[in-house]
Amino acid sequence: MSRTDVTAFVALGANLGDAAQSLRDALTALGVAPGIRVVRTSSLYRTAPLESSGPDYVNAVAEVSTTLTAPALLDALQAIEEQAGRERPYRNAPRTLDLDLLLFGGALIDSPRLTVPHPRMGQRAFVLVPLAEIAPSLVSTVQLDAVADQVIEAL
Ligand code: PH2
Ligand code: MG
Ligand code: MG
Repeated sequence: MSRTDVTAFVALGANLGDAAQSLRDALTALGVAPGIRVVRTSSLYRTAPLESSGPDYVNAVAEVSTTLTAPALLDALQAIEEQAGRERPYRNAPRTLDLDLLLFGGALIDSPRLTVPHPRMGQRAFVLVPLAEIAPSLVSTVQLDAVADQVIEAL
C-alpha cells in the first residue's frame, strides 16, 4: 500500500430491475476502475424502503482502498451509476443503482457536492448493518439498537 492509499466505505443500493445483479455488477465495475481496489464486501441485504417508495431495496457496503481524491472517487461512483441507467426524477426516487460515499479515511468533508461522513448513515439500518458486518469497530451496539425497528434481512 502506498502512502496515498485511503480506506473508504461505499454504500450500494437499488430497488429497480434486478437489484441484486445491479449490485454485483457495480462491485465488479468498482474493482476494475482505475485507482480503486475492493478490499471487502458485505452480504447483500433486502431492506424496506426508508423515506422512499417502490419495491424493497437490495443494499450492501464495500470497503475500498483508493489512490483517488474524494471528489475523484465520487466521479467514479457517479459514472458507474450512469452506466447502470440511473435517473433522478425526484429526491429518493426508486433507482437502478445508488452508490454513496460513506467514509473517506478520517476525512471530514462539507462541500456542495459531497458531505463525508454521510450525514444520514447513523439513522439507516441498511447502511449500519452491512457496515458492521465488514467493519465491526466502526459501528456500536447503541447505533444498531437505534435502528433495530427497520426491516432488513440478508439475502
Ligand atoms: N436509499 C435512500 C432512501 N431510502 N431505503 C432503503 N431501504 N435503501 C436505500 O438504499 C435507500 C432507502 C436514499 O438514497
Ligand atoms: Mg443514497
Ligand atoms: Mg446517492
